[in-house]
Amino acid sequence: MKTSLTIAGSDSSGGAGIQADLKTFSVLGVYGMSAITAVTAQNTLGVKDTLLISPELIASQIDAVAGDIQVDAAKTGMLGSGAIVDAVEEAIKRNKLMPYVCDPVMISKSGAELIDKEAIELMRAKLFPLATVITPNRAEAATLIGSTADEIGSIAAAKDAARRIAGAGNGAKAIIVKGIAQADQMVDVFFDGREFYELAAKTHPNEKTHGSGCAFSAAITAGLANRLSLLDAIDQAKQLVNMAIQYSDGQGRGTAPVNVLAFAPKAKK
Ligand code: PXL
Repeated sequence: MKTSLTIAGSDSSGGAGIQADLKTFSVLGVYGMSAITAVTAQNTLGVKDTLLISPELIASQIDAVAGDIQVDAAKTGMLGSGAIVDAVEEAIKRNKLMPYVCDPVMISKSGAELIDKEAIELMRAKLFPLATVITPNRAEAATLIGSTADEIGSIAAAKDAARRIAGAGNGAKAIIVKGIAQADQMVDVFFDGREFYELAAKTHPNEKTHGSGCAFSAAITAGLANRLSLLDAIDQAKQLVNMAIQYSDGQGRGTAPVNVLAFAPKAKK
C-alpha cells in the first residue's frame, strides 16, 4: 500500500485540516500519516480557538514517521507561523519528502486567519521551491501577487497570476489556481511551468464546501503516492472534490463539510 503524510492543522469538526486529509487518503486507498501543526477548536460556524504546536514537536513528528515508514508523498496545509514554516522546510529537506504538495492555507472558509503575513512570505521563499505543485485558491493567489480575489475573476487573470507565482525560476514548479467561476462551471487553472490546462466541473450552489481545499490537495498527494502523473492526480482530485461537495451530508449549522466518502469505490453488484 502506498503512503502519504500530511503536515497540517487539526479541525475538531472533522471537515477540514488533518481530518479531511486522512479521510481523503483512505478513500483513495493510501495509508495516511500526520504531523499536527496546530489544534483548532472549530465547528462549521467558525474557529473558536487555536494552539500552534511548537516547531520542535512538529519536526519531531515528521522525523519519527519518516524515520520508520516510507513516505510516498507529502503535503502541507495550515502552518500558522514563520517558525513553523522554517521547521517544516528543514524537515522536508532532511527527510527528502517528495513528491510534496504545498497547499498555501491562509484563511478558513469561515474567515479565520490561519497564518500570519510574515509566514506567507517565508512559505513562498522556502516551501514553494520544494513543491511539486502549489494549490492556492483565488484569494490566496491574489494575496501572493498583491492583488484582490475580485481581480482574479477570469481565466486570463488566473493564468497571469499562475505565471507570476510559478515563474521567476526560484518559484513553484507547477501551480493550480482554484475556483474561477464561469457561468455554471467552476474552473481551476493548472500551469505546469510550460502549458496551461483548464479543469472544469459544474458548480453546486449548495455552498457545502468546508474542507474542499484540504480534500483537493490531499487527493493530489494520494494520487502522486499512487504514481499517477501530476495532471492525472489533479484531474482525479477535481472529480473527488466535485462529488464531495455535491454529496455533502450537511452536518452542522454553518458551512457544511464536504463528504469525501462520496468518491469511495462502489461495490459491484
Ligand atoms: O481549509 C483550510 C483549513 C486548513 N486547515 C485547518 C482548517 C482549515 C479551515 O477551516 O481549519 C486546520
